[in-house]
Amino acid sequence: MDPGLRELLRTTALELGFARVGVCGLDALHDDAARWKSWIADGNHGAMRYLERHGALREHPAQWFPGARSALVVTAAYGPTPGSTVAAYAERADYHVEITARLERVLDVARSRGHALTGVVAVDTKPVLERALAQRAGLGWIGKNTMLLDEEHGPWSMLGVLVVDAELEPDAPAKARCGTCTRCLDACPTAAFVAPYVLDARRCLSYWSIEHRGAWPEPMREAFGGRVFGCDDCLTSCPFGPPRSTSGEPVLAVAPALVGLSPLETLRRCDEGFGRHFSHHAIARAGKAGLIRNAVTALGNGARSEAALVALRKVLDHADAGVRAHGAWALARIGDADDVGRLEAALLVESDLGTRDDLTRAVATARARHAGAAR
Ligand code: B12
Ligand code: SF4
Ligand code: SF4
Repeated sequence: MDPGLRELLRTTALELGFARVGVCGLDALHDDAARWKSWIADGNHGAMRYLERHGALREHPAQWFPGARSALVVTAAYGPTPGSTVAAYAERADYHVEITARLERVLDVARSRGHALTGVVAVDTKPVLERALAQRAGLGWIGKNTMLLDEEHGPWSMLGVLVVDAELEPDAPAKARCGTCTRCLDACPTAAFVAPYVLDARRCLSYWSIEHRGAWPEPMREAFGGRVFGCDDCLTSCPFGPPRSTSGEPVLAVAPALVGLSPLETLRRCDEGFGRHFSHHAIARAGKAGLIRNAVTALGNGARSEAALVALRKVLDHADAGVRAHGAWALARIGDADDVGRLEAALLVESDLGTRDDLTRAVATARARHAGAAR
């Protein structure tokens, strides 16, 4: 054990803007791995096949590299912004980049003070059960919405893990405080929680709008409302957090250009240059076609306007089948009488089988909507 090193890592991480810092050992995560296994076995991960792999590493974080002994786990606090259409975590500097850079800096500082330390950083993209390690490191508890939360920040924090080859004194795990509360479960617009602590990603708007490529089931499109990326309803409903203010320089600075991003503006920026506008933010995870599909869906859930109709007509021959499918769905919902003909013409030339089904339903919807007007 090296109390000097532990304190150095902790204070450096706090100085770099992390809200909470905890330490845990790397004993096997048997219970969490068992939950992960049954979650996967039940198919809750949808098409996120990468989550099926590396079960041994998830269960045994000590196998990360020879000599791995402890983990420094951090939270970067953030909060919602009013009138948002983009999930709050993605309206900011990219958390992968910001958290990774700071954890690497922590490692550098320790080395520069004479500690021969080896470390590996994991932020989101590695096979690590981050919430389980954060809970073990005393940063908070896992809530019924599956989020790691604490009394001060609620579920409004992003996580990062630095696995090191030094034996460090662990923190005590935090006490769970959800009690009888079920607000997050009740607030979910798509009833995605099959039970407390169990999320079926196949019913989650975050999953469809961020991770999924292609078209969605129709009930998910309707439930998406005016959102553009992700969903925060199981966070905003939580009585804990958000923090009133985060002291010091926040790790995840707000990107003003993404606050209140409208669906039409999203489409305009995708046209102008997806990479230029979005590549430095987590919103890029949806990909260009995914973001266009999301924006088009929001237009279909919104008020009819000339600009919206022009945009929707334009995507009927988009290169991506998912965009065409959502575009047709949206146009059938808010389009004019003469859009019936446009949808029929699109159906005639559609070659993708799934999208043909979408177009067939869209033509039927549009005809039914305008049947009265035609008589
Ligand atoms: C895949 C993934 C998703 C998927 C699936 C989410 C899920 N709940 O599994 C989708 C796309 C839906 C998603 C959505 C979101 N995600 Co996400 N996601 C991940 C990722 C990459 C892997 C998660 C995973 O392994 N899931 C499999 C399940 C089995 O594991 P788990 O979620 O950790 O669940 C644990 C608990 O539920 C627990 N558990 C189960 N039953 C019980 C019972 C009891 C009593 C207890 C105590 C615990 C418990 O066991 C599991 C194993 O420990 C992590 C990063 C990482 N590597 O961990 C980020 C991560 C979980 N996501 C994050 C965020 C911010 C989000 C969103 C808020 C984004 C948004 N606004 O749109 C939403 C929130 C939705 C939600 N309520 O989870 C953050 C969460 C931070 C936090 N404070 O918890 C993470 C940690 C990324 C990061 N580095 O910060 N995400
Ligand atoms: S992110 Fe939204 S859709 Fe997904 S579980 Fe939470 S409230 Fe439900
Ligand atoms: S809303 Fe209630 S049940 Fe859900 S995480 Fe917050 S405290 Fe727990």
